[in-house]
Amino acid sequence: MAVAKPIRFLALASLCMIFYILYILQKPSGKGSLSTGPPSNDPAAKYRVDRSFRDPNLDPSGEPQEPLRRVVGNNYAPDNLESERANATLLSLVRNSELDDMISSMRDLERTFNHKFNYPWLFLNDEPFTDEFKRRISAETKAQVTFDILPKEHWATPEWINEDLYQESVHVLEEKGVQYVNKKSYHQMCRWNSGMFYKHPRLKSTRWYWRVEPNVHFFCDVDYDVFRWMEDHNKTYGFTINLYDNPESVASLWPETLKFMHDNTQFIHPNNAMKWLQDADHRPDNFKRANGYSTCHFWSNFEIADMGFYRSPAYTQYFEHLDKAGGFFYERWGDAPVHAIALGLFEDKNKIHWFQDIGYQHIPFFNCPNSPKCRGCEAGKFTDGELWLHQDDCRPVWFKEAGKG
Ligand SMILES: Nc1nc2c(ncn2[C@@H]2O[C@H](COP(=O)(O)OP(=O)(O)O)[C@@H](O)[C@H]2O)c(=O)[nH]1
Ligand SMILES: *[C@@H]1O[C@H](CO)[C@@H](O)[C@H](O)[C@H]1NC(C)=O
Ligand SMILES: *[C@@H]1O[C@H](CO)[C@@H](O)[C@H](O)[C@H]1NC(C)=O
Ligand SMILES: [Mg+2]
Repeated sequence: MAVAKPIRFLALASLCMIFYILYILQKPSGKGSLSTGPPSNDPAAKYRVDRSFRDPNLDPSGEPQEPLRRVVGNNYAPDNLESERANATLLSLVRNSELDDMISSMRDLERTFNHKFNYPWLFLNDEPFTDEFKRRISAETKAQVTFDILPKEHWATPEWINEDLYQESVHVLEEKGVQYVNKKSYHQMCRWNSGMFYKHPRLKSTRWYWRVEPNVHFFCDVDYDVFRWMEDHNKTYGFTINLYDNPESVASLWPETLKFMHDNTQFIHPNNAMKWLQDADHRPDNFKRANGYSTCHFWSNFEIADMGFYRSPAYTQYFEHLDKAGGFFYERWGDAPVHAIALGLFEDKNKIHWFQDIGYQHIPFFNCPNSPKCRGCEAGKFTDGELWLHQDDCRPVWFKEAGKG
């Protein structure tokens, strides 16, 4: 059908007019939630590693992508032998002296998640748990609870670690202000969390774990099975907080990693996160002092992950290499940077998931989404400590490299 030119022009002009009016009407007045930059009155802005970063936790968010498995009838009842629970456990390495703090963490996690899904708890310790510990912990859940001790050889300092060299290194690193470096047990704990925990006999027939530390907080109701979610979406590793480390604690970790990679290129995943590991732009001083590693890592006091990753030939051989190099004792390599480097090299970066919806705190950092499911946590709050701690937020770099999957 032919329409005269002037009429066509008029129609087009009025269409433009209508769209313009609609645009004016829906445009937010002032600094609404549709702005993409950081809020202009943000006192922490000058500390952030990326000034243009807008914290996704400020914007309303909900549950992750379907499919989501929920409680229906008794499908997650604690004593249901045919339950829909994944092959998974809640896992805590903890000392008897941390009983009250452990109960506090447990109450939060039971309230927000586990009273619905009833995943078993496993408590591990390098010493026997007291009867009081077992009694008071068991009273906090209707799920199965197991207490066990670590095999001696998993905790002991390896025989190739030289005590004099260890003492000397402690001295040097103390001068450089590395936290906990004079506590032998802290080194043992980091090594155990790096390369031993998934070898514990109680975990032999378990695939997934959720690591829970004493004195952490969970703020948001989680109404779907997080382990089944990982399984259904082919994820390997889930985190909440992404941080920079003290480079002095890992000065030779990257050089050792390069040696390992040189001889084991077959383990490098084609869709790796090497650019995130080697980012020199955002904290150049960390990158320099850690000899080529950004020091960015997933904060491992929270982890929901597949132990199959650690049990793989890549990780097994990588850990053995690091263990022999001695840096768990001569430096203070943390399990967080070790896990993060391994994931960044050997795993598909799309298999790493940010659990935005799990409101979480471990002093002094938070993950606080903007969601009606959360209580007692201010959306977008990253720390309740000094403002400069915002410089340790590494999420902008991770999101840029891997997205928010
Ligand atoms: N059983 C036991 N657990 C420990 C020991 N050292 C640390 N942990 C646990 O390891 C985790 C990390 O230790 P934590 O003191 O919280 O270190 P931070 O989070 O780095 O300050 C916590 O779950 C502690 O309970 C230890 O010597 N024995
Ligand atoms: C659970 O996972 C572990 C480790 O992958 C495996 O050995 C075990 O057979 C699994 N158990 C079940 C019931 O699927
Ligand atoms: C997960 O992997 C399986 C097998 O490779 C595939 O069939 C499925 O579509 C994947 N699911 C997602 C959500 O990527
Ligand atoms: Mg802790």
